[in-house]
Amino acid sequence: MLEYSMLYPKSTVTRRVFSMDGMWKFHIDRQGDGEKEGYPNKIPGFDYIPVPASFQDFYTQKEIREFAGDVWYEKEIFVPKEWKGKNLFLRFGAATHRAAVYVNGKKIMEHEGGFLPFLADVTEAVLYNAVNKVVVKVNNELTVTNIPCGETITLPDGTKMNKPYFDFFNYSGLQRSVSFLAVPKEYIFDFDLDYELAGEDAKIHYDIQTTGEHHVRLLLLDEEGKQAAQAEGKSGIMEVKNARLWQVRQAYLYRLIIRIYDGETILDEYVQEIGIRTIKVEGTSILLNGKPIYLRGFGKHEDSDIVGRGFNIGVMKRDFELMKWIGANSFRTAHYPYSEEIYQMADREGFLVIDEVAAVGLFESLMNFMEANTGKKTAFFEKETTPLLLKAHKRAIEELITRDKNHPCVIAWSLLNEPDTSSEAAVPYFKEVFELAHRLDKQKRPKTFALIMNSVPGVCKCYQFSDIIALNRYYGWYVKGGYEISEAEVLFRKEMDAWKALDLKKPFLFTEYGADTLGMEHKLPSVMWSQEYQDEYLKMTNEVFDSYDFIKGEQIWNFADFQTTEGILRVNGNKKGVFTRQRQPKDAAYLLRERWKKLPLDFKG
Ligand code: BDP
Repeated sequence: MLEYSMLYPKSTVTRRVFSMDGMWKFHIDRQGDGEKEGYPNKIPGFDYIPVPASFQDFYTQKEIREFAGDVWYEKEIFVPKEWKGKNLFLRFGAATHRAAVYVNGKKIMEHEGGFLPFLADVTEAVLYNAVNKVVVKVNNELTVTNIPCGETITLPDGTKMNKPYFDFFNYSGLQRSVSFLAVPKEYIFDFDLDYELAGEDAKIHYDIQTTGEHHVRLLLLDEEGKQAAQAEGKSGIMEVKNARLWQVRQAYLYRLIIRIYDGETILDEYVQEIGIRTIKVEGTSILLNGKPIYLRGFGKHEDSDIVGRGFNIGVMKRDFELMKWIGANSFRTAHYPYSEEIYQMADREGFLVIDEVAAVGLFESLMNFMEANTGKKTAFFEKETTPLLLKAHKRAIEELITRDKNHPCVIAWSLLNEPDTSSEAAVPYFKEVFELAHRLDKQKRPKTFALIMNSVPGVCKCYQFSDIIALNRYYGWYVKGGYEISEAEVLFRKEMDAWKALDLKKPFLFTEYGADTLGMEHKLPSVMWSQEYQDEYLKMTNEVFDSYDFIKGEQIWNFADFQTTEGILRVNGNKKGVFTRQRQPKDAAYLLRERWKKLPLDFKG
């Protein structure tokens, strides 16, 4: 169990939330000696930047955009005296990739992992009815002992530089909201829900964790605010008559109110919207509420102009509108857990989410997506440091599942993206990771990982761990692109025939396929990178998808163009977007829309 509560911050009759978003004082620690220089008490200078945001794209200097090391944030907060006697927490939606939190000069905690929330207990450190100083040191260096994996090199002139083993820009900083919470001494710490459907009715199996022994009561309200069910005690079953189910693109959300009582006094209250639904895999089918579903949608990124990977509420809204327009019903949170607000929106809009932990770059190469084809051996899981990586990875899985388990939109966990599965050493690693996720999830959702191009029958040692076989495939792009596309199709079918021959009795899903396309480029006849070629590529790929019954979904790479490290394969970023980075359609968007609007939800049953 985590040492702090992961519940999303909400004001209720007993809780108070104060947003710390806005302008923070900011300083880049070029010498890396901030502690020695007294930054925990006061950071130097008067530069201010917005939170939430990545710090990289505001500035005009390349050495800031590429900076690897420590950056410092500072903000003052007034703590009212009425909050005496409460637990006071600072909550960071994320700090990429590691952080140390100081209040009034005193170090409160450290956290590693750049895409999940953490809480600093500042109850003892604050001064009441006074201004308090919050200082946060954020470090963005990449290592092979933390996820996502990469390395930090030192250039001949002494400058440090991040070398990601993954294909997205190493945006960092305080990229999500920061809040200050006042929570009662005895409080609701966590809860787990699972659903069982019985005819018209539903049973909600629940477990509530609190920090004390007082009595717990639950109340379930429907969308009109009418009582739909109630229950007493920390664990049990709540019966919902004539339950309205959470369905794909037709969400129904109940409001669950959890309260701790001392007699008739409410000690703590937490409120969350929940959706009643079941999810499971049976044979080659993915079943939502017992009925087969076919996934259509995207691998995405949190990525936009100016704020980088910072949570951008406007971009989130636009993305959902585009996904509805194009007829998508799902997305994967490639390659890290997204901001919590995105899951809340998916809950409301009825989108299916494959929730991915930031285990990407577990393949020792700067361009693993290219080198996977060359047969190069990397033996990633045989490093001396592998146990440390495994520890960080498991911790991130625990944080992810604890944070996201009660979202109806989350239908599967993706535990790794494109790891090196070619050596036996990967097997015990996978075993631990998959067993942990299974144990932590009361709903026992399907678990998966995205297989890199060379993870094929005969080579991949780990696909058996997956409940859904998720393939990232680039036949017609990295393999035999352009005029060789007919050969790409042959090779693609050959691989799919090999999977078919294994008769795994599991659903397959394409978690990636796509072709880089410049938004302005037209060419008749087509060449690679033109809009015409992206369409040709999709026509070929779709035909292959439709030839195999066990393929139960397609999530194209990528929803939108996104920023990467600069290099000869990337033109100011990855251009596989169906939409541009500014969220306007490429030609392929119309082709996909045509297809997806027609595909029934239970396509291929
Ligand atoms: C896959 C990766 C993804 C890359 C993509 C690509 O999972 O992060 O962006 O290929 O090459 O290898 O576009």
